[in-house]
Amino acid sequence: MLTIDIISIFPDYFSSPLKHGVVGKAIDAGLIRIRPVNLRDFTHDRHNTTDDRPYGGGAGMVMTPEPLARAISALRNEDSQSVVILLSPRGKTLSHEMARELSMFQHLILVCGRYEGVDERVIEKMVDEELSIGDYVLSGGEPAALVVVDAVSRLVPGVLGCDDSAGSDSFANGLLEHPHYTRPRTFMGMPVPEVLLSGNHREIARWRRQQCLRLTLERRPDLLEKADLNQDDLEFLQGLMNEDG
Ligand code: 9D3
Repeated sequence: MLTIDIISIFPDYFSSPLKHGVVGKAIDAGLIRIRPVNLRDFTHDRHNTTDDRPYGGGAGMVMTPEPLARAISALRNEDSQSVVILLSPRGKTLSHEMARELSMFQHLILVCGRYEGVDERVIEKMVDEELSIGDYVLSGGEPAALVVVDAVSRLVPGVLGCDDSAGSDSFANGLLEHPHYTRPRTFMGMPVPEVLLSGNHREIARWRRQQCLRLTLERRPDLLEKADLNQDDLEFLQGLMNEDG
């Protein structure tokens, strides 16, 4: 079973998101365990201090190392491998591949920073990996921790049903998803593509594959470099590029 501990000064931040959807079901089914941990429980002073002024001066505050070090030490598990991850704007950007790797550990400890940053010494001694979720500024690590929990949880065996398995996800095959349609057959004057009503499963699969390729070429051509493409795929893409090229 995968346990994810989340160290934060706002442990209540996580209560509602963890109740819903795939993650909520995985918790209820006992497939994963998520434990928000209050950093202030590991302070020893009257004011439960978790930050202090930066040595060398400057704006903002820095997260104090001692409570963080005590929290990590208390949570670290001797027998199962614990991976300590600091959510941080300077970390490696989270990818599906990284989420897959993280889903294979038994114990993740996610550390949410606040303020300008965390004292470098606790990172050096106790953090295994720094992770960012992208190039934009958040006000703390908490929303990023939720993103990691969500992306990792759904890759734990048994969390998704066979029908909706992680293997058929976009990014699993390296391409964007094809468009989806449901009833009604005509919406605002727009019919559903004829091929989807044909019942010809081979033709439908071919059309969907081509839509994946078309969308990926238009929106995320960078993904095509790493995607697993066959001869038909390459010819279809050639055709698209000759159309407007
Ligand atoms: C002014 C310099 N900033 C560094 C880029 C300071 C700073 C900004 C934001 C320090 C901490 C934060 C809080 N962000 C996170 O803790 C964070 C984050 C993010 O801001 N973007 C993307 N991924 C992440 S993971 C953690």
